[in-house]
Amino acid sequence: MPGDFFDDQPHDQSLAPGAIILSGFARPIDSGLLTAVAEVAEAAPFRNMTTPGGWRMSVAMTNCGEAGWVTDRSGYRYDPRDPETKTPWPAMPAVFRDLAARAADRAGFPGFQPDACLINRYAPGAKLSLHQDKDEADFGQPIVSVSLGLPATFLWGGTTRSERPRRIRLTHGDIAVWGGPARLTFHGVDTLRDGDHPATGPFRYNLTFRRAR
Ligand code: MD3
Ligand code: FE
Repeated sequence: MPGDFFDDQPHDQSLAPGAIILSGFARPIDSGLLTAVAEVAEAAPFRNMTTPGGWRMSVAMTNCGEAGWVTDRSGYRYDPRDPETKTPWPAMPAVFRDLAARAADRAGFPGFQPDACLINRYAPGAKLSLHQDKDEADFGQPIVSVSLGLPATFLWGGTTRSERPRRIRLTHGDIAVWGGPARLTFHGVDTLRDGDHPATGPFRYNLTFRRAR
């Protein structure tokens, strides 16, 4: 049936060896996830960090878990404390931990136990330039990313910055998992377009689960 190719049911989409998108995987628990985001942000507010080169990031960030990813003039690192409040990051909510482990398992990475969750908040106009995630101790560990709210165009590059990236639409509830041979792929997010999402209003949130240490 031709219609079968045009449905909106959840499905798994392989991007490359080690990289997979689980469409809609987080949707059944979206409101629980967004409540947990709000709780984390109450203790550790979203902020626009500064890159080592002195640029203010357009994406607002916070963290939960034993370690949080931070950047300032001195560089990028994982820090057990929030530099703004000088207190430990909020604990990782069980609903986060369980979802990340289930998604990693489904993608072929059983036993994933993240110790860090970076929460990115995009308003229209925000973007994330092409980069590799390489501040973690063990590249044998995968990364799990959960998209919530407004849709975004994800940029999937190659193993060098100069490779022209593929453009992939990520929508509310989609989860991407990448590890193994895809772990150090260059990637980014194109400028977010205006919109109003029923669950998140004018924002896109992305939760990135990592094993930092
Ligand atoms: C990489 N976040 O925080 S993760 C980051 O949507 C970051 O906020 C982005 O990159 C965000 O470091 C993107 C999404 C993602 C999805 C699939 C991938 C990254 C990927 C597949 C391969 C490599
Ligand atoms: Fe990244």
